[in-house]
Amino acid sequence: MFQRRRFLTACAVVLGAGALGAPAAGLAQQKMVLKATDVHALGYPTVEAVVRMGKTLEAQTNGRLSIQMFPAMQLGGEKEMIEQAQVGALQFARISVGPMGPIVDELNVFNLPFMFRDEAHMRKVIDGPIGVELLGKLTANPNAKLVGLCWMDAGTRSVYAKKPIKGPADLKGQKIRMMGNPIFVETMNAMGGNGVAMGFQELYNALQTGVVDGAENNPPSLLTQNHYQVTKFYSLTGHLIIPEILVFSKASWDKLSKADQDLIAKLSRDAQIEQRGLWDAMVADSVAKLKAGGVTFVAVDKKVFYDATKPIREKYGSKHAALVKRIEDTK
Ligand code: BDP
Repeated sequence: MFQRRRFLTACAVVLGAGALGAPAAGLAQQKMVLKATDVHALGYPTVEAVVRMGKTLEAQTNGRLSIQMFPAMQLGGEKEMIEQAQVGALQFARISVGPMGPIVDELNVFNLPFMFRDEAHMRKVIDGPIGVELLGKLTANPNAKLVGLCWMDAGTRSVYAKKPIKGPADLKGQKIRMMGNPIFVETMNAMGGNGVAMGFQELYNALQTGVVDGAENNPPSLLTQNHYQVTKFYSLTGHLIIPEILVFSKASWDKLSKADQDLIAKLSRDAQIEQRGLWDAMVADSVAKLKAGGVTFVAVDKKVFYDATKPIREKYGSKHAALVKRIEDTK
């Protein structure tokens, strides 16, 4: 690995802040190492899909373009990842749609509690015209400074804590970590708890020291982040089904040739499908490992949480009523 890095540094242009002074044409034949990052570790479906895409990219360009993955929050949490992509310090960032909502308001429709009936519904939407449209909205948004490449699966988010959460009364007084977006804090408050916005990178310590009492996520994250060692009850609230998104730095994108842009766009669409297979396998494996690791899965009547979060859907969804309706009508 060390040898390979040295080789790359010696004869490749590593796209990064200020690294690209020359116009695109001058670089057309030069090697470029595109930096990618993800909060998850190597082997996690989102990371693996991008790593595999890098191998295909390298093969299809005879080694001219490649991807160097910085996994496991090496470059910070998602907020930091977005900022680095915006300035071109890295190229690919795989992030949750959660923290993208404050940047591109339309994306918040995916962040509404109980927006999707189930994961199959969410997949239909991201695979269809709405998915294409929202990636386009992100790319066209001048404040975002990002290109939307594809979506990925992140399953369903449910609450985990040191005790079962069957209804709002069980959440009373519980500090529950949420992703950085006011919608989520308000959602948790509406569900009966105290939502606390916090970066993913701080969460393990916060759970261990009791700064928060619990959090919410999908089974693979609960497992791989080792949160289940602290919080042994996974209550199936299913309040959020939020896809992931793979974005590219607009500053770096504009320096690529059209042919390279098209290739990366195509391989990203392939990655969306590739990740899905990896994801389904990972969920099944994670649930089994969590159960074996002593986690109790608690059945929940979701209706009470659905009703409790109606004001959040109205507050954040009404300005995108037509889009919300189209999502609901997607069968
Ligand atoms: C995971 C997502 C990751 C988020 C994390 C979170 O894959 O992108 O950073 O949740 O809760 O499911 O912050």
